[in-house]
Amino acid sequence: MPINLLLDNAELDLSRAQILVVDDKPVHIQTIYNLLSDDYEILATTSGEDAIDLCYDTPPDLILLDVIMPGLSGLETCRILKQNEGTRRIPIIFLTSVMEQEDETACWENGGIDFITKPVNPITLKNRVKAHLTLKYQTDILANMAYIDGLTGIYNRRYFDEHLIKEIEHINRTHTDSALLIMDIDHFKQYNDTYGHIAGDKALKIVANILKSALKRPTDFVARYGGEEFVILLPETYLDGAFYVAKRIQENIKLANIEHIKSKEKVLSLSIGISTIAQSNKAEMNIIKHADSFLYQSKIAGRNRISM
Ligand code: GH3
Ligand code: MG
Ligand code: MG
Ligand code: MG
Repeated sequence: MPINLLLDNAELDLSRAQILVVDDKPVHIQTIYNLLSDDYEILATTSGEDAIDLCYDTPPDLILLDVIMPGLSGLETCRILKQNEGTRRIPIIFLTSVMEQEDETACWENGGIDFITKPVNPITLKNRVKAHLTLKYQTDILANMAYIDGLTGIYNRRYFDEHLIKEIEHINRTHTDSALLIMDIDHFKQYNDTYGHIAGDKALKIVANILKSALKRPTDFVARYGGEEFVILLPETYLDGAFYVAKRIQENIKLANIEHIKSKEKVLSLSIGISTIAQSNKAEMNIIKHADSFLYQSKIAGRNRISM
């Protein structure tokens, strides 16, 4: 499993890091395997073409790449990986027996993060690998933090906005549709006024968790859009499916039974508006506005309800 999936665990644990070794000579792969396999998961292949396929499929955390290979050379392989959005952040260390200055320059210019000369010095290899994996891990943490809401731990508005643009492109390509739910907690100002801000924060965390657990597909996601507003994107889902999710959310919020004496229901509730991307002419601003107008209908109709 790539390290970037282990971010919930704050401890620096590199033992599940995956390293891809690419070298046309199996004996060289064996040498590296012997040196690193106690500490990391090692994948290997003898061709640049296979390395690219492997990386598109499951990007490793680091690549050790031979420069001279028949077929795609190491430099060409590196250049292709650096041009692709899904693979360009994988650090690549070149393995080379060529020592000419211009060869070294080519390694840097093609996007390598480091290079190690062959025959490899075990201490150099182990420490360079460790240093680059640590850096990758820290970079992943920072990149992910920019997309996480600090209070609730779910995605933030920035993540949602960027993802929405990608989703519109996907819909245009595939001629499918995706649903958007916008949710706003009812009478939340009064909740804070009655129970205090700390209790308000706690309620927001509980609601965020309920929303997250209401989603069943790996491509669905929830984000905190603003103060007490949340959005859910359900790719390749139509209104009926979205309504089903909205019902489940309202039931689970009710089951959570968060006391709110100032509201009609006496427990915390939320109002929901649903729209689909195709319905709103696929324009980014319209999509939010459209769902928001349904949310407004839920509010004026008495709150704790779903409109679409
Ligand atoms: P409505 O049913 O019409 O949505 O009423 P409301 O009171 O929920 O709406 P309003 O927009 O008037 O108030 C939203 C409140 O949400 C105001 C603010 O106190 C609270 N809020 C927003 N962000 C946070 C937060 O991070 N923590 C806490 N505790 N409260 C927040
Ligand atoms: Mg070679
Ligand atoms: Mg609001
Ligand atoms: Mg509200």
